[in-house]
Amino acid sequence: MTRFSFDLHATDGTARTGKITTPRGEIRTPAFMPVGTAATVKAMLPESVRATGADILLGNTYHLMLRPGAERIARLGGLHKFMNWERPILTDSGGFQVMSLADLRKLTEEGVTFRSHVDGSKHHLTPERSMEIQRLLGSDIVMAFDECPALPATDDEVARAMRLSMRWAERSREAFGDRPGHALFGIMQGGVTRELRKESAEALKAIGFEGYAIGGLAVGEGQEAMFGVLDYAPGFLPEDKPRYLMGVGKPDDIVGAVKRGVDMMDCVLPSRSGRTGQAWTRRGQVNIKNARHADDPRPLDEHCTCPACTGYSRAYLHHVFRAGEMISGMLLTWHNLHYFQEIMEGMRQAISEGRFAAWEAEFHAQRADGDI
Ligand code: PRF
Ligand code: ZN
Repeated sequence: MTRFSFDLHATDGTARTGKITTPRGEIRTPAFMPVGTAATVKAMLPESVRATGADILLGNTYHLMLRPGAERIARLGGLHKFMNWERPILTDSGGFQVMSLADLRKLTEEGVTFRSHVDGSKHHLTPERSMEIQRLLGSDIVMAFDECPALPATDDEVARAMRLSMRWAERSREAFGDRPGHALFGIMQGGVTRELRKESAEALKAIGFEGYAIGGLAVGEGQEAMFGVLDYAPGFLPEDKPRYLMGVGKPDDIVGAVKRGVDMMDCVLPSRSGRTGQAWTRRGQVNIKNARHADDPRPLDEHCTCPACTGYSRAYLHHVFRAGEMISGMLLTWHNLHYFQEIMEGMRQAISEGRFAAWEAEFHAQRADGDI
């Protein structure tokens, strides 16, 4: 049986390219993971998500435990079968979503109690229950249970949350057990404080994980502060294990993260903004609801090979958005996911050929400020 493994193929400065191998398929890194929170990447069929170039999707413990329930998904054959995606799935552990979405949260050493944002029902999540839910789902890459404080927070608060997360990481490792072919990733916390990031990395390395996430960023600190942390944090982690930056980001965040040694990322941005009429292109953002697109026969991006750009004009995309037609979200989501995956492929090629700096300069040179 195929084991979970990571092979680094090339580095260029601190940027890396390689491959994660799992029994459900390979993940080319740096990898962008589309978000399939509720067992669907919204507005996309799984085969369409694959056609954009995705090797792996992200799913959410929090949403799936509330609806339709982890035990139900397990009875129905697991998340892959349930949503018709047979390739790898990474699941987030739930704590971060509880803090941002649930009502009446109560945090203790044991875990977190909260009320569902769906129906108000009461639930409890602990490291042990999170590991059980992610096992029931059949997740290939399981995330440790952590607490991510919103920034700005005091150093004491960031340190408390980080140390609690490290005790939970140890409990997650213990509860995960021995599951060949499946991986458990630890999550570094520590805000924007170098000493806390270092302490967190040392704690995680002592426990030992198949991969290491950098959590607690993109939570309101701004790009400069985030890059400041990414200038040192990846270097605290083992070189021979994948590094995953959680919940990032915009195209320029992704490029800056890969430059600093990140291997994996996820973000709702391409899918969510596709449904609100926002397209991301090599030249910048396009707001398709803007009236100036109403008579424009050009595609979103004349160089793009996605179905939205090869088959439709800006005028059509503007019309279907204004008319509230479902194809609007479908086409813009497809385009955005295609563009994000094209960025990843461009970076993988550039890193393997030792020309990442030139690729990055070209990436920035093509972009205009504001809407295009
Ligand atoms: N922890 C977990 N999930 C996350 C984060 C985190 O810190 C973030 C922070 N950007 C996004 N998703 N478990
Ligand atoms: Zn396109």
